[in-house]
Order: sequence, then structure tokens, then C-alpha cells
Amino acid sequence: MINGDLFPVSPPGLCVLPGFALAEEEALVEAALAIASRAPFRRMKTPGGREMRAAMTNCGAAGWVSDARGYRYAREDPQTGEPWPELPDLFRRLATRAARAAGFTGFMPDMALINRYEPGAGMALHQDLDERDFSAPIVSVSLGLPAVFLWGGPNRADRPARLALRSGDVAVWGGAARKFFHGVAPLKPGAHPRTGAARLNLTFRRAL
Ligand code: MD3
Ligand code: FE
Repeated sequence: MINGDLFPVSPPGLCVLPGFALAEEEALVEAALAIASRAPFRRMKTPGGREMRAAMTNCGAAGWVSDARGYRYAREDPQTGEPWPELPDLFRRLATRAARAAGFTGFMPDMALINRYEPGAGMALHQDLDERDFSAPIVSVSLGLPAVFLWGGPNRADRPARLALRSGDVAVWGGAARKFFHGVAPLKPGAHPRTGAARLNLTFRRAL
């Protein structure tokens, strides 16, 4: 394999690490479900009043939330009034290790957004602009059913390329890629031994 399992692909700043988290797949799914037992997955409303297709929850110092008031990071789960569950050490260590493998040393995420997609669910092209520090990368871990990730460019009109992401794949986004448009194509039906008919995606961020 060229480049020792490290696949930097254009745009500069996106790096896919195929199977990087596969050895920890089961523990990662268990940890995500334990978080969801305390901060349940929910389909949030966009400020425009539409229900998003992916169900979401969070862990760490803040959680990404969306409602009629807009998008923001909130220190408490608005559904329970409680702080979000802690970011597990397993998550923290994996995110730091993957970022380092992609060339971002010293990445210390303060939270993870957890997305759950069922067959038919996707995510429209968007940018992630609610975090405070854009010099930090975002690390994404795919678990369960495969998905086609759509990555565009700096402009909404840029035609997105398609990238297959499987359970255990990790992608790191930093530098120029950090503000690029991206999304997820609607999931194909299927079942995965660890997640059933669902894909979980963890995104580790420095939000505060
Ligand atoms: C590129 N999630 O939660 S992960 C999201 O598969 C999100 O659930 C998708 O987009 C998912 O906001 C994609 C990959 C990803 C995450 C954040 C990014 C790519 C990114 C932020 C900036 C650029
Ligand atoms: Fe995003």
C-alpha cells in the first residue's frame, strides 16, 4: 500500500484512513449507544422548521443543536436540561491518533456529534461553521452501514465528488477542506452486524 494506509485526497486537508477504527468498532458502537441511552437520538428541526433526516445526539463539553432559534453549540441537552454525557477516553484517544496520522498533531476534541442514519436518510450539502476555531480539524468515524459521502468545494455550486465510507473508516478534515460543502447521499437499505439497519457517524470537533 502506498503511503502506509494514509490516503490524502484532494482537496488539500481531507485525509481518509480506511479501516483506521475497525479494531475498535464494537467498543465504539457500544460507547455511542451508552451515550444515546442518556441523551437520546432525536431528529432536530432546522431553523426553517424542517425535520432533519439524521437523528443526532452529542457528548462532551457542548452539543450541536438546531431549532427555530438557529444552529449553535449548547452546554446542556435541551431535551433533558442535563449536561451532555462525557466524551469517552476511547473517543478522545482515537480522534487524537487519527488527526496525528493525518498530520494534525495535538488535536484535542472537546465534543463529538453522533449522527444516526437509517435507510433512505441522508444529509444535504452544507458547511460546518458553528465551531469557534477553524484551525482545528474535524475527525469523522463511520460505523455500521456504508454510505456515500459527498464532498463539494468552497462554493455551494461546486459539483460534489462521491466517496464510499465503510464501517471503521476515519476521515480527517482540516486546512482548506474544513469549510468545504459536504453531505451524505441517502443510505441504501441493509443490515450491519453491530448496528442493524443504521449507520452511525461520530464527528470529533473543537467547538468551544
Ligand atoms: C468536512 N456529517 O455532522 S462526516 C456533520 O457522515 C456531517 O454524518 C456527515 O457532515 C456524516 O456535520 C459527514 C464528515 C465531515 C464532517 C464534518 C466536516 C466532513 C466535514 C466539516 C467540514 C468539512
Ligand atoms: Fe457537516
